[in-house]
Amino acid sequence: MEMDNKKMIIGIVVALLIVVAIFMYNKRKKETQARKTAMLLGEQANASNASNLDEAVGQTKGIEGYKPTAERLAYRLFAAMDGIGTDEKAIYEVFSGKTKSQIATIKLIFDEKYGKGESLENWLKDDLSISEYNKVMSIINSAV
Ligand SMILES: [Ca+2]
Repeated sequence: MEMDNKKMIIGIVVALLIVVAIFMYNKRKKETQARKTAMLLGEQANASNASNLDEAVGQTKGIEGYKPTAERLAYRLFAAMDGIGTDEKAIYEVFSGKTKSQIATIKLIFDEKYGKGESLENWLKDDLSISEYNKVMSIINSAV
Protein backbone atom coordinates (compact mmCIF):
# COMPACT_ATOMS: atom_id res chain seq x y z
CA MET A 1 0.00 0.00 0.00
CA GLU A 2 2.78 2.43 0.88
CA MET A 3 4.54 1.57 -2.41
CA ASP A 4 1.36 2.46 -4.29
CA ASN A 5 1.24 5.85 -2.57
CA LYS A 6 4.86 6.53 -3.50
CA LYS A 7 4.19 5.57 -7.10
CA MET A 8 1.16 7.81 -7.14
CA ILE A 9 3.13 10.77 -5.75
CA ILE A 10 5.92 10.19 -8.29
CA GLY A 11 3.27 10.02 -11.01
CA ILE A 12 1.75 13.31 -9.91
CA VAL A 13 5.16 15.00 -9.72
CA VAL A 14 6.06 13.74 -13.22
CA ALA A 15 2.70 14.91 -14.57
CA LEU A 16 3.22 18.35 -13.00
CA LEU A 17 6.72 18.59 -14.48
CA ILE A 18 5.32 17.76 -17.92
CA VAL A 19 2.65 20.45 -17.56
CA VAL A 20 5.28 23.01 -16.51
CA ALA A 21 7.55 21.95 -19.40
CA ILE A 22 4.72 22.36 -21.93
CA PHE A 23 3.85 25.75 -20.44
CA MET A 24 7.48 26.93 -20.64
CA TYR A 25 7.79 25.61 -24.21
CA ASN A 26 4.62 27.41 -25.27
CA LYS A 27 5.71 30.64 -23.60
CA ARG A 28 9.12 30.46 -25.28
CA LYS A 29 7.53 29.73 -28.64
CA LYS A 30 5.24 32.75 -28.22
CA GLU A 31 8.21 34.98 -27.36
CA THR A 32 10.20 33.70 -30.34
CA GLN A 33 7.24 34.31 -32.59
CA ALA A 34 6.73 37.79 -31.18
CA ARG A 35 10.33 38.55 -32.15
CA LYS A 36 9.84 36.97 -35.57
CA THR A 37 6.67 39.03 -36.08
CA ALA A 38 8.55 42.21 -35.18
CA MET A 39 11.20 41.24 -37.75
CA LEU A 40 8.52 40.33 -40.26
CA LEU A 41 6.77 43.69 -39.84
CA GLY A 42 10.07 45.40 -40.56
CA GLU A 43 10.51 43.36 -43.73
CA GLN A 44 6.91 43.60 -44.82
CA ALA A 45 7.18 46.80 -46.84
CA ASN A 46 9.01 45.19 -49.76
CA ALA A 47 8.01 41.54 -49.41
CA SER A 48 5.07 40.98 -51.73
CA ASN A 49 4.14 37.59 -50.26
CA ALA A 50 3.94 39.01 -46.73
CA SER A 51 1.38 41.71 -47.42
CA ASN A 52 -1.55 42.61 -45.21
CA LEU A 53 -4.49 40.21 -45.16
CA ASP A 54 -7.02 43.00 -45.71
CA GLU A 55 -5.07 44.17 -48.75
CA ALA A 56 -4.86 40.62 -50.04
CA VAL A 57 -8.61 40.15 -49.87
CA GLY A 58 -9.12 43.57 -51.42
CA GLN A 59 -11.20 45.10 -48.60
CA THR A 60 -14.18 43.14 -49.88
CA LYS A 61 -17.12 42.77 -47.53
CA GLY A 62 -17.52 39.05 -48.13
CA ILE A 63 -20.39 37.16 -49.71
CA GLU A 64 -23.70 36.23 -48.09
CA GLY A 65 -24.29 32.88 -49.81
CA TYR A 66 -20.93 31.53 -48.73
CA LYS A 67 -21.54 32.06 -45.02
CA PRO A 68 -22.38 28.48 -43.91
CA THR A 69 -19.20 27.14 -45.53
CA ALA A 70 -17.18 30.10 -44.32
CA GLU A 71 -18.52 29.54 -40.80
CA ARG A 72 -17.25 25.95 -40.85
CA LEU A 73 -13.86 27.01 -42.25
CA ALA A 74 -13.51 29.87 -39.76
CA TYR A 75 -14.06 27.38 -36.97
CA ARG A 76 -11.52 25.07 -38.59
CA LEU A 77 -8.94 27.86 -38.50
CA PHE A 78 -9.75 28.51 -34.87
CA ALA A 79 -9.44 24.80 -33.99
CA ALA A 80 -6.13 24.63 -35.91
CA MET A 81 -4.61 27.49 -33.88
CA ASP A 82 -6.31 27.46 -30.47
CA GLY A 83 -4.29 26.07 -27.57
CA ILE A 84 -0.95 24.26 -27.69
CA GLY A 85 0.51 23.65 -31.14
CA THR A 86 -0.77 24.49 -34.60
CA ASP A 87 -2.21 22.45 -37.45
CA GLU A 88 -0.48 24.26 -40.32
CA LYS A 89 -1.80 21.84 -42.94
CA ALA A 90 -5.40 22.59 -41.94
CA ILE A 91 -4.67 26.32 -42.26
CA TYR A 92 -3.19 25.89 -45.78
CA GLU A 93 -6.19 23.76 -46.76
CA VAL A 94 -8.71 26.33 -45.56
CA PHE A 95 -7.25 29.05 -47.79
CA SER A 96 -6.34 26.88 -50.79
CA GLY A 97 -8.53 27.18 -53.87
CA LYS A 98 -10.67 29.96 -52.40
CA THR A 99 -11.59 33.24 -54.07
CA LYS A 100 -10.75 36.59 -52.49
CA SER A 101 -14.42 37.05 -51.54
CA GLN A 102 -14.56 33.63 -49.92
CA ILE A 103 -11.41 34.36 -47.92
CA ALA A 104 -12.86 37.74 -46.92
CA THR A 105 -16.02 36.00 -45.70
CA ILE A 106 -13.99 33.49 -43.69
CA LYS A 107 -11.97 36.34 -42.17
CA LEU A 108 -15.09 38.36 -41.27
CA ILE A 109 -16.62 35.39 -39.47
CA PHE A 110 -13.35 34.45 -37.78
CA ASP A 111 -12.78 38.01 -36.51
CA GLU A 112 -16.36 38.26 -35.30
CA LYS A 113 -16.87 34.83 -33.73
CA TYR A 114 -13.51 33.24 -32.94
CA GLY A 115 -10.86 35.93 -32.76
CA LYS A 116 -11.40 36.76 -29.06
CA GLY A 117 -10.69 40.40 -29.91
CA GLU A 118 -7.74 39.61 -32.18
CA SER A 119 -7.87 39.67 -35.97
CA LEU A 120 -7.30 36.54 -38.05
CA GLU A 121 -4.06 38.07 -39.25
CA ASN A 122 -2.78 38.43 -35.67
CA TRP A 123 -3.75 34.84 -34.92
CA LEU A 124 -1.81 33.66 -37.97
CA LYS A 125 1.21 35.79 -37.06
CA ASP A 126 1.14 34.50 -33.49
CA ASP A 127 0.79 30.84 -34.31
CA LEU A 128 2.88 30.42 -37.44
CA SER A 129 6.60 30.72 -38.13
CA ILE A 130 7.66 33.35 -40.69
CA SER A 131 7.92 30.78 -43.48
CA GLU A 132 4.56 29.24 -42.61
CA TYR A 133 2.99 32.71 -42.46
CA ASN A 134 4.52 33.62 -45.81
CA LYS A 135 3.15 30.40 -47.29
CA VAL A 136 -0.36 31.26 -46.08
CA MET A 137 -0.03 34.81 -47.44
CA SER A 138 1.15 33.53 -50.82
CA ILE A 139 -1.91 31.24 -50.99
CA ILE A 140 -4.13 34.23 -50.08
CA ASN A 141 -2.37 36.54 -52.53
CA SER A 142 -2.78 34.07 -55.38
CA ALA A 143 -6.56 33.95 -54.81
CA VAL A 144 -8.63 35.51 -57.59
CA1 LIG B 1 -1.70 27.38 -31.02
